[in-house]
Amino acid sequence: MAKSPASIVEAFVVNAKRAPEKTCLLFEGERWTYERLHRRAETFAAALKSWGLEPGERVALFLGNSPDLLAAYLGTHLADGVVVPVNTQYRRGELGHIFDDAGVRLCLTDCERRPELDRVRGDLPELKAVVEVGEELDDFLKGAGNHEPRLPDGEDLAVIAYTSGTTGRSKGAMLLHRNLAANAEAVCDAWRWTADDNLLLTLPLFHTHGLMVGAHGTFFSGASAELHRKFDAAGVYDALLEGSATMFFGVPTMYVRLLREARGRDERPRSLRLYVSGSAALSPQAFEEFEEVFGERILERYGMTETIMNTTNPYEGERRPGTVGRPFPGQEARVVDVRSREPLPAGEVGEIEVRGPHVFKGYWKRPEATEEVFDRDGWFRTGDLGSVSEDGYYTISGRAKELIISGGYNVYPREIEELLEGYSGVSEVAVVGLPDEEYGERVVAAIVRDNRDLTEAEIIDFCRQDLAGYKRPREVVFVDELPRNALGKVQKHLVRDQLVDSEGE
Ligand code: MCA
Ligand code: AMP
Repeated sequence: MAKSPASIVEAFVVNAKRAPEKTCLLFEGERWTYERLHRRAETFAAALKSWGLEPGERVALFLGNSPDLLAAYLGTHLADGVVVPVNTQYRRGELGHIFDDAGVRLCLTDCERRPELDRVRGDLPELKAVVEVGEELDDFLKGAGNHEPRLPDGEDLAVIAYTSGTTGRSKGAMLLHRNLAANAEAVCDAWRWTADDNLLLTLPLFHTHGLMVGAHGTFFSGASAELHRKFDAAGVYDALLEGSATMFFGVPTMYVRLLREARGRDERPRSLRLYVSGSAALSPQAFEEFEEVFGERILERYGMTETIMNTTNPYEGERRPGTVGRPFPGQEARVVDVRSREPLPAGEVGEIEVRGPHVFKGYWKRPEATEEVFDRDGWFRTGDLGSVSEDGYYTISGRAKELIISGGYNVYPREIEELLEGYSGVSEVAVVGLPDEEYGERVVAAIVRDNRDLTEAEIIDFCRQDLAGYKRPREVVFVDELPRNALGKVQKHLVRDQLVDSEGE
């Protein structure tokens, strides 16, 4: 058997040499063959080297979905650089923190995002260049000298992916090339992903789901992807009717919207080889309704930024709604008692832990935080609560970490609470997630104010300045006090219950 590639870019280059004329990406009617994307990636790598990027230095990608983003991603790896993907919804505060923490040297952006980056640029002395796609990128590429691209070593750092934490600012998860390659291999194996596949890819490329499952799997298997700038239910429905996709990956909100779209349409899409859902819990109702309307059983899987993909329902065999299946090939999972850290028998709820070649190296510049998430013998603590059935299917039933997932995006309440605590007129604040039909959960802030004139609109507007849109509270409820326990800690579950009750009234 051939040796497994040590990196995604190595798998990509092998496939590009094997089938240069094959379509790699279809984007807005334009075809990008493997050879074309390879050439663009090599030019980007040479331009980075000529510009002066040193091995291990960080390049941020802060732009919308496009072939240029993927060429820069592969090119940074060919230049021994480390990629920092950045959520395109991030505002000044979030950008400042990530760019500063990662010590980003060069950023590729687009005209839509640049103004937000310009708001913090003056505070980022390490950021030496910002290149905008279009003319600026063309000029940058013209500067490419003669540099031999080098395939990275599996042990080299490939990506720093920022993920929020329960306390403090977001942390950079360090993923090595071998983590990414091992994960892609496991996913391709489990889902029977081959060069004959064509993925309809509308997920954002700055997060694990779109980049490390969608794009990596495509490059690894030598397949094609029809890349969209963003998800839009009508456009995806049309593509499913007319296109040649064999697979679609989405977050549950996308499936809820596709079901809504189907209600207004007479025609049903032809059958695909595979629909996958992840990043948040897919409700059994959505699973069943999708099967009724589209005639397909969605395959649900479970992942995390730190570990990419952890468990999956089977490709062949029973896809059990409400569960996230079993560990991917070559990986392990278990459920442990939260206090004793001892493994629990089937059916009992504890913290899910995972172990294997997909697990990240640790948090960038945060050895204590890294130490906290690793249990004995290399088991990674996911912070998710769940159980495993007698026949090995995992169910996620809650979270040991405080986290709201809205439309597949993670929101850590502490970040919003800290921002609001600093706002004049706010005396106390608790941010919680309430159930939401479309987004799964929505962000709501309960506030005790010491200024009666403070309004909901003012608070929401304030958040708009510094936070990505999906983190901004959808509602603000003013309360007289927050429920606290004997130690004075706010009891979030009681806040949530009160808000749910008052909604029902
Ligand atoms: C956008 N908005 C949202 C969300 N997305 N609000 C709450 N929750 C959201 N998820 C807000 C915007 O800020 C904006 O507000 C307004 O909605 C419209 O923006 P638009 O861009 O049109 O958004 P949309 O079409 O509503 O977006 C919904 C979406 C998107 C397509 C479902 O949220 C999305 O692409 N989600 C996928 C996230 C993802 O890839 N997660 C994977 C993470 P305003 O106008 O007021 O500013 S990786 C992960 O979790 C692990 C590893 C895993 O297992 O995969
Ligand atoms: P992130 O930090 O963005 O990587 O998000 C990872 C978190 O998303 C996990 O720890 C889970 O809480 C959640 N998640 C991912 N996939 C699923 C799923 N299929 N069902 C429920 N939660 C999920």
